[in-house]
Amino acid sequence: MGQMNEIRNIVILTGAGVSAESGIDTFRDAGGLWEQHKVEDVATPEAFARDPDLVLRFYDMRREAIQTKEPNAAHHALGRLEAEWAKREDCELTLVTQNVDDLHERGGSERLIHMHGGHLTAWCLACDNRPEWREPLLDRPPCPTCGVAGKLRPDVVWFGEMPYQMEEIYAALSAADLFVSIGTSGAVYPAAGFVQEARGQGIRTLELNLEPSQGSAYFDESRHGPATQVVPEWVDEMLGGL
Ligand code: BJW
Repeated sequence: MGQMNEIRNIVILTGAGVSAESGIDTFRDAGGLWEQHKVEDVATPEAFARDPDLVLRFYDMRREAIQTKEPNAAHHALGRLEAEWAKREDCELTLVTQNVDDLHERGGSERLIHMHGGHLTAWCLACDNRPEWREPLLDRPPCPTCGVAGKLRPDVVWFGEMPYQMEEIYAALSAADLFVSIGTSGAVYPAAGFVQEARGQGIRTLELNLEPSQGSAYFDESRHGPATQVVPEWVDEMLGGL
């Protein structure tokens, strides 16, 4: 990536590909999550209203699984980049993830937006609080905040719902000098549109993915390979071989 001295503000978008080598299934690759469940059966508010047990079981299974997984070299490299970048004058890095696991946090990232929510909080439809949550929801436990039972749902963003912190994301994008997309298929909006938003503002764009994503043609540069390889290499480059 040339002209690195001119880069001060970085926005990074990550998707399921960054956690794949930690053993967490992606959504749309062969053997991924949607192969076992139709999207409309598990990831819409309508599905939850129609068959809450199916949806709660799907998320209980995934919530339990992520707690046995560990961050990989890509998560750690992004945590390291954020820490080093923060030491530079007038430099900021914002990590926006579509992932609902907590591997970025455990890899050291702090300035982090979970635009599709997270497995480790629940959303109480009675009191609108989002308590920390690690247990199953299938048995309809009471909300630890208001005490009402049967009103907790997974705190994730389903199709047709508004992703979280969109204002902060667009504000960070408009201040960015570099937009980097890592491990996402570019199939789901509004995240899939960030690259065009960035390009429209004259921001440099870089894709790091196992293979060309649906939006690959919009990026100034694409590097293909497993995240645990291409992300640490790029981070080393950004930090000047540190
Ligand atoms: C590796 C790797 C390795 C593998 N190393 N790489 C028609 C046109 C346009 C839009 C719409 C439309 N009809 C409806 C819409 C809107 C809709 C949408 O986008 N639908 C599409 C299907 C077209 N979007 C919405 O409804 C969103 N809300 C919305 O738009 O509100 C209005 C609004 C408008 C404007 C501004 C703001 C708001 C909500 C979307 C919610 C998505 N929710 C999910 C589920 C979350 C909970 C859960 O986890 O179950 O989010 S769906 C699922 O997809 C999940 C993911 O975050 C998301 C993206 O998937 P991701 O991360 O890209 O994974 P994959 O599997 O697709 O790709 C993995 C990639 O990694 C691949 O490329 C691999 O090659 C790569 N890879 N191994 C590096 N080792």
